[in-house]
Amino acid sequence: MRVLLLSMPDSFEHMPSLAIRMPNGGLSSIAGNVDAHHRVAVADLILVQGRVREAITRLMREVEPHVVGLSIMTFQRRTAARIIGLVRAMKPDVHIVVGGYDPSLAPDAYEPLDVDYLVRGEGEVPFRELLRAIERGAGVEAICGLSHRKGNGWMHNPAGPPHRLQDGEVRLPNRGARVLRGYTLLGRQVDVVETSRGCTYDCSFCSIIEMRGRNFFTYSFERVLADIRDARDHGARTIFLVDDNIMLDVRRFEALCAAIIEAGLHRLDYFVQAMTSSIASHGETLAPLMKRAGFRYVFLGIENILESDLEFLRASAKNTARDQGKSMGNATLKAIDHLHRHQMLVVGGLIVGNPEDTRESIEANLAFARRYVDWPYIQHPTPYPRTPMTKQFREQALIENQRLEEYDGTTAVVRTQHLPAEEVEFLRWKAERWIKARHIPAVLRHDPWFVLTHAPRMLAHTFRGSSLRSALNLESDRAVFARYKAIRKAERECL
Ligand code: B12
Ligand code: SF4
Repeated sequence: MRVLLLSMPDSFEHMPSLAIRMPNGGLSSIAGNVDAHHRVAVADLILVQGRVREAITRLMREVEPHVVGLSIMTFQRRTAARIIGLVRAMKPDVHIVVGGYDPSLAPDAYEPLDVDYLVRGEGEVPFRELLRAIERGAGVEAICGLSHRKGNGWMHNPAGPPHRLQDGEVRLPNRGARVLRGYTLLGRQVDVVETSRGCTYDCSFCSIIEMRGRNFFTYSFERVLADIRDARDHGARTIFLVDDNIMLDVRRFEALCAAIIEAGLHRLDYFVQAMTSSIASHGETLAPLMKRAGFRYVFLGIENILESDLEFLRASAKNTARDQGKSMGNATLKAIDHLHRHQMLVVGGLIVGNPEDTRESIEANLAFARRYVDWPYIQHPTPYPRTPMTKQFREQALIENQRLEEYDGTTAVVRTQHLPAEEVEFLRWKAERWIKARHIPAVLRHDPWFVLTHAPRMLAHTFRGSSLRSALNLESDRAVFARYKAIRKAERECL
């Protein structure tokens, strides 16, 4: 059978098209795990953001798929619905399958759409089994994690357990299936690699626990190294490790760094998401090893610098430094210090706009970002389906905005007890542009050609909405913010 897998084109503020375009790891993995005789094409529509309709029309004609699969996050639901309509209109008898975080956590939202199947949770095994069933005209009732139509309603098969990953059943991703070009992280081709899945924490804003429960399973190093080599052989110069929480087992992560060095794969750049507590407690030995292994950017889930906010976010434990099991206070500064001493760059993940937040508490976090982080990745709490945080925001009646296409993390959709959502967003937006601009020299040192050729466009993106009048202080920041919001609104209409 011929299969077309699509990831959605919508992106958020922290992903300027010039600088960051990453492949969807889930789809490449699914493509690597179907039976060998199927022909699969993977199209990351983020690469054709300005011409989505044309790209889908062309792909539908070229691939002539029997099955189309869509990978969807919550803020992409509206676009997904439009794409489903387009695909169905072009090929009425095609089988349409949806998967990823949004269909898994809000399956009911897909029942009214013109979709045939929905995969909840991990997709490799159910999708392989679904193709087998469609090919043979067999029933799908035994496929774990699959939802499907039955009569006038929907039937949700029981969920299967999360895959343990060690038995080799989940094969390597099929990067050769990708049909669009242009993946980049600051001018270097980027790819994503997983070394583990799952997390045992339960931060209130995160969807991972509802998605797969509290667990942590790992791939063998042999497989991880083979995956990195495959990414490199497909042209990648930067590898983003997309594990949910790679730092849960610090000893394993240290051993992984050593294995990367040993295998000679340390000449690639690495980008990883990390817990502050692990880096703070093990940084003395871990940070130099990470540096030698090629780690360049470390995304730190700082979340917030105030203890009361951390409690709301249920993120205190992962941000506490420990020495022989004893709590040594907030881990953030220590973690940043370890990373900076070994010339790694800190992407600071902060969440501002929590229920108790005042102007002062938000400003305190922004001041922290200004002072300590190299690249700000500041977001607002967003009530994604079924997270504990969503329940709390609903109970406190703080959700101001129900338009899911704006649930992209940098649009404030909830108010605090003290500030309206728009004011929260304004404060973040105003500070963040300057922190981002300050990072350009660090990029220049690493990738001079990229910066020299693209600096004006990078700055233009960062300061979107600005004008000559605003640069001359003849216009207020509020007016620039309003234009920025209008640009984002237009951008969301990618189809
Ligand atoms: C890595 C990552 C990123 C990377 C993106 C890398 C990339 N291009 O893939 C970065 C940092 C850039 C990023 C950005 C964002 N992310 Co993100 N990200 C993740 C993370 C950590 C891992 C995702 C991953 O690659 N997993 C590995 C792959 C193999 O698994 P998977 O994607 O889940 O796919 C499996 C299944 O879902 C399923 N599946 C997926 N698609 C399909 C399709 C079909 C047809 C089928 C059958 C099955 C299927 O099968 C796959 C294989 O088992 C998750 C989870 C977490 N712990 O935080 C968040 C997460 C996915 N991100 C999320 C969000 C919201 C975002 C942002 C909007 C910003 C934000 N607020 O954080 C942006 C949007 C990006 C954009 N398009 O502009 C949310 C989604 C929540 C939701 N309900 O929609 C998550 C869950 C985090 C959270 N807040 O809980 N993200
Ligand atoms: S530690 Fe990270 S992956 Fe784990 S629940 Fe918290 S935010 Fe999610």
